[in-house]
Amino acid sequence: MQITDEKFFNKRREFLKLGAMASLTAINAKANELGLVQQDEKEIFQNIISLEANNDTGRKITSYENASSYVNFYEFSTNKTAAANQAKDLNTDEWMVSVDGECERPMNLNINDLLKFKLQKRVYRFRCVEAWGMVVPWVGFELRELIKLAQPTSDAKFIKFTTLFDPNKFPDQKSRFSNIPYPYVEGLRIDEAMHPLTLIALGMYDKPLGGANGAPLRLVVPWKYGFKSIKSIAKIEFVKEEPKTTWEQLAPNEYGFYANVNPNVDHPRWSQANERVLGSFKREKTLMFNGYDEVASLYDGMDLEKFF
Ligand SMILES: Nc1nc2c(c(=O)[nH]1)N[C@H]1C(S)=C(S)[C@@H](COP(=O)(O)O)O[C@H]1N2
Ligand SMILES: [Mo]
Repeated sequence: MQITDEKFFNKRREFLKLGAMASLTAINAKANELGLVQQDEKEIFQNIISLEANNDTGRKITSYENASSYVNFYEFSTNKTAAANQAKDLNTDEWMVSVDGECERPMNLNINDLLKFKLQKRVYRFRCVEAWGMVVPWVGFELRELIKLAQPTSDAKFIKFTTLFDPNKFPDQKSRFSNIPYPYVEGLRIDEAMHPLTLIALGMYDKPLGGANGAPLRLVVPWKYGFKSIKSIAKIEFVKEEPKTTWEQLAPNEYGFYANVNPNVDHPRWSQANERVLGSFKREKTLMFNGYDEVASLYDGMDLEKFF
């Protein structure tokens, strides 16, 4: 892809706008204090845009249009198009994410801090439990980088993620007839969280995440059903016990904690053997672990029909 200088600088400016309030020296001081590698601002985006992300998914990349207009974001609506439209204007200025719990180094990070992590482009398959799939070029960093920085104690067996609770930003959080209990909660076992495939995404399609896709930061776990990939995260906690996730609370017989993509275990109400690919009329076979076989050893000795 050819990128003109002008495009590059517009994108960079757009991306940096995300957390433009702190002064550069303040950011640098904070980054040093946290031990994050100081990057040249220009390089942050140069690296991302010029990086050739290889698409080894065996499928075409979904159009940005499809990936950003057909979304699940219950804090706005259960209607995918309506949710996308309403979430577009989500204001994420001054967003903070706390990292704490069973760790040596609790922190509060703003977007500028997050931008100091080593950003990468990753083209991943994405498979929603509702039997549709897509292929998305994410921009993000490996969650394990953040974990290493926070230094979890030996008591930290799981990580719990929580979406921001702010009824002024998320209309369904103030509804008397909420779609689901809030805030949205997800979790991973520490070894799943440490797997190099597990990303914290800050962007997609070379742009910062839009509200519809979980701005300003979300989890992406490509071998698990989409509901594990929690959006608009405000809290990351190291915990001793397996956290009760939102969907498990709602329907424990339908949505388990692990939620690994598994064509051999049907949802009680539909088959998981294949999936509709966004932007196409074709159905494709669903693959074990969504095609990410390298994670199989994380589940050695576990009955994946029981731990679904
Ligand atoms: N906070 C929050 N995170 C969420 C959801 C949600 O409703 N709220 N939906 C989940 C589901 S079911 C899916 S399939 C993915 C969808 O991500 P996308 O809309 O970016 O495709 O987000 C997940 N993360
Ligand atoms: Mo989903």
